[in-house]
Amino acid sequence: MMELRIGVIGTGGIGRDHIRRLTDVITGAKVTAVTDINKEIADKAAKQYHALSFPTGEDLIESPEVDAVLIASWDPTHAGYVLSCIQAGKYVLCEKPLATTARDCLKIMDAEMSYGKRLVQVGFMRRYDKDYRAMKEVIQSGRIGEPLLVHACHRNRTHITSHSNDMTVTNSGIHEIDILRWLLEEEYASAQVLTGKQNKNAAEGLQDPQILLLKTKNGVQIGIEVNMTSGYGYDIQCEIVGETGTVRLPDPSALLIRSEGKHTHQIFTEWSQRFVDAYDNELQQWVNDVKKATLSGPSAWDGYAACITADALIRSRNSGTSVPVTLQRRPEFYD
Ligand code: NAD
Ligand code: ISE
Repeated sequence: MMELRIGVIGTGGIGRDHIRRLTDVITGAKVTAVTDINKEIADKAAKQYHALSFPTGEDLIESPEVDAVLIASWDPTHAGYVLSCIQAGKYVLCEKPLATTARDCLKIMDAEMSYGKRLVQVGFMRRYDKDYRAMKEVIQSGRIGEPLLVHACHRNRTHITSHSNDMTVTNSGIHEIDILRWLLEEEYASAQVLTGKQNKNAAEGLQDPQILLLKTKNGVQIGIEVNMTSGYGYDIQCEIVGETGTVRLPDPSALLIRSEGKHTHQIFTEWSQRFVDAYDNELQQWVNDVKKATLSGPSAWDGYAACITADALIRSRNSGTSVPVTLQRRPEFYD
């Protein structure tokens, strides 16, 4: 296969950015088809990138002009499109989350296992960030001893008007759930959400910030601040405390400026600025893998493990108590 022909579902913020990336940055792929429930923006993207514009996601998935599919539509639409891709026997990179409930993730795993081969990858792109990768190497080297505690922080400057309490977990916190599970290489045992004084700049009724508490099966205690209304910028922090040392995610490199009696450096304001290299690496690796017919990125099992944890966190916020995270037995298919 010379160039992998990709169809993109959802031509909003990240969909358009991925189309640009696949066209200008990634080698070995081209975007041949797009679709969006907003026909106007789909047609605009199709015109700009010389792609076909399809009336529905299902039409795009079935098209002979499409070898593989990238899903970048709203979270609740993911599961249905992933199932259609499996039915059509096409590789699919689904933006996170894989689904909004663990039940839908199970349906996806069942369909993929019945198909008999991995077709699904989830867009947990932080696993492709060089600094998180370096943190993992430090943990695995034993230099900080066994991990004991994690302090993490996911601050968005502001939130979209449709943001809900659950989305703080399923849309934003889900990145932390996945990356910490990947860094520590263990599953979670329990989950709890704490809420407190509300930021008056958040939408009415939005519990913001929320503190997500997770405990792994080996007892590592994790505290994650998910803040949708930091007001100052997009700020991702992560520190792992081990028995003999700590390792911390660095801030992105930025010029230090001394001027007008101040010493400053810039902080990003939007998520789209923070992990650019990780998105590039993720998509290049996915294209290479699909061409070799062997996926190596985050699987439907990883999507399921994240969703079941998110479900537990939401139950905890509703009940006010810590709740167990109970995963099904991991099928050998996902080893
Ligand atoms: P967005 O609202 O800017 O774009 C989503 C687009 O999907 C919209 O244009 C909307 O019209 C379209 N859409 C909705 N339902 C559809 C359907 N049934 N079929 C086709 N198109 C449909 O949102 P966004 O910020 O681009 O986010 C899109 C997805 O990407 C979300 O699932 C989000 O969680 C994920 N995302 C991931 C990252 C990351 O860091 N990995 C960052 C941002 C967004
Ligand atoms: C968005 O959908 C993303 O995935 C960003 O990475 C995340 O930081 C942001 O909070 C989400 O809304």
